[in-house]
Amino acid sequence: MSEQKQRSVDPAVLEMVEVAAARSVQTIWDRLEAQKAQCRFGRDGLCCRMCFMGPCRVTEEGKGPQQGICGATAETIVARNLLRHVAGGAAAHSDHGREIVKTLLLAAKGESKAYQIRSPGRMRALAAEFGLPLDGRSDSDVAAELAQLYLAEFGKQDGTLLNLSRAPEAQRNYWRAAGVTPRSVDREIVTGVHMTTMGVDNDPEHLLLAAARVALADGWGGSMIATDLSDVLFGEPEPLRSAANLGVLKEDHVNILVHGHEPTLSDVIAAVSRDPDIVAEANAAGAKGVNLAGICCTANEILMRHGIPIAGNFLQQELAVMTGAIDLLLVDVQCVFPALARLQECFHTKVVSTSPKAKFPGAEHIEFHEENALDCARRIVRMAIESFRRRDPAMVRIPKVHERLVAGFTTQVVFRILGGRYRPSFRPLNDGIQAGRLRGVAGVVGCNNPKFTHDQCHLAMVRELLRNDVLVVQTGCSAIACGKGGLLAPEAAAKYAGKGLQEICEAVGIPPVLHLGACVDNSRILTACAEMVKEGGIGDSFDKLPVVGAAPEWMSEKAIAIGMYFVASGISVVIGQPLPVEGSRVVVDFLTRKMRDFFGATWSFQPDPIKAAHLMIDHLDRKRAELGLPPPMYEVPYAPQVGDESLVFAAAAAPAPSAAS
Ligand code: SF4
Ligand code: MSK
Repeated sequence: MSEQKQRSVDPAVLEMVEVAAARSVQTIWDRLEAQKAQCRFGRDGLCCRMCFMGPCRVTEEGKGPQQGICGATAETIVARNLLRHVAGGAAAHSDHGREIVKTLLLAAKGESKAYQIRSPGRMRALAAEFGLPLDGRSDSDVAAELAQLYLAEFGKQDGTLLNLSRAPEAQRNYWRAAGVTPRSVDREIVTGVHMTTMGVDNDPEHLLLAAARVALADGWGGSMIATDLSDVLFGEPEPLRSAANLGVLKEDHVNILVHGHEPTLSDVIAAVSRDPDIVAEANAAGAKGVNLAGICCTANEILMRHGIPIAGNFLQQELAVMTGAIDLLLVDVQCVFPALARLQECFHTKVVSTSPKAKFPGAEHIEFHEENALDCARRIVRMAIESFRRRDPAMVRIPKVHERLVAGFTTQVVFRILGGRYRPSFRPLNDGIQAGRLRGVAGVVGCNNPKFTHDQCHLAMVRELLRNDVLVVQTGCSAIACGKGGLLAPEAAAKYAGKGLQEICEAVGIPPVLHLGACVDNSRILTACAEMVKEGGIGDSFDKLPVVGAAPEWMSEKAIAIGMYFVASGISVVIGQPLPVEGSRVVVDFLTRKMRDFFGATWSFQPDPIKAAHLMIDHLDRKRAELGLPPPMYEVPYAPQVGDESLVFAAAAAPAPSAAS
């Protein structure tokens, strides 16, 4: 990657980066520059800080010490570090899941006015799945028992995770044989961290299999629980229209930006901001109303359930504040820059932290507890109205850039849409794949990372997949990137998809890229794969399916956990920058080759999004051939050279999205 590379392919971002420079306000790209050159030992996983005889730095090549002070080798250190990263990512998703279970319990007991069971049908279906009696019982009674059952999934000492029963038998056999069947969420995370402490586990393969086990406890445990119970509590998403990019901010409204991951408070803020009394207060302050918008995964959660627009993805959080139009920025947990609170010195924006787990020096902390959700939400919205009074109109600069999108696809929605109202089923999807109209399915997910031109890899990769008749499903900041890039609109099929994918999209009325939600909702990809296997005809376990995953601009430990549970579930994954493992040939070999022997899938590292897309397409074609399926039905007319710059930069050259309405 060139030092002088463009910062983003998003015109709204490029405009705001100039504004930041003109106002002498630091951005993440400036701070990245200040960190150059980044530590090679850290990048390659070769720095050990597991005890305080160290820190130790080792190499495999004999250009420095080949052992830490205790005698740990590069392969032990690299594997241990990776296991810790997976445990960090799994802990974040799973703690989120735990909060949702506790909120369900509160709602079931009637102990908070803010929460109800909005999808009793889904709740009862889950209860039935796990064998709870339903006859003659009230929703709250069943929900309370279901919540207790899920709470036990975090801390139980014996047995295995309940959700594993959703996986095909062949998948469970892989896990059994590898000794990685997860027992409970917290147990795997704690045991994984224990194994990494000084003088415990030194066997790299054993450590990496433990990483797989911890990750499976995230994907099939914490994340899947978060997804299922968010649908129960906040309502099952349905396809709906909305918009994304900084142009969704409104100059004449009080703008509240929600950011982070947990939907519990923002869901209530969404309701309160429409309350007529609150709107009247906003009017009295000179605003036309209260405009709520989001960043990152909190945004994805309230987008897919309320149609609340998205202001941007991970790298846009501070740029949103720099528009001078954000009156209050509400943060919960994960992916929030510590730098945000310091922006209050330059802009009128009030930064409010809310989670008992996350305080930010300089931000006002209003601790949120589910029991007082309504009062807390009203107080925060009123603070935003007060802040609006202090807004300096001369500082307001909102890029006139946004794009329309459709979001809100879940496994259940896809089931219904594909099969029709009277015969909900994944059959048409499997038929499309079997006939070769669809080449396969790709999950393109994950973050932004300032080491890459913002959004470029997501857009280039997804367009290349669409052109090759690959249906794309998305979550997280990648979904936001593609929303801003116009790929989540139904018209995108005619513009970007190959002939076969176009036919499917037209017949069913879906965009070629399906927005499945937030980072925890990657678990929807697991349940969708389970349905594809159940439907039959394309393999009896995930590793046989023409399905593949990618995270082209990842940056978070959570992305490592997600990638690891995909691979351990049989779905091969291609990521942009390599995992921090290149300091050990043994570890790289295990992840990129040997994992196939255990799980039928591997990791690949490829920073060029077009090359990565072709790795994925080749993988899908290989799976098709192994299944004895015909080659793809339609020729792809133009095959760009791998790494073709004109295609990589297509987003920058494209006309700016339409102005905000
Ligand atoms: Fe160094 Fe070993 Fe301590 Fe790691 S555990 S810091 S390699 S002495
Ligand atoms: S928010 S984890 S930057 S996807 Fe889920 Fe985006 Fe990555 Fe955070």
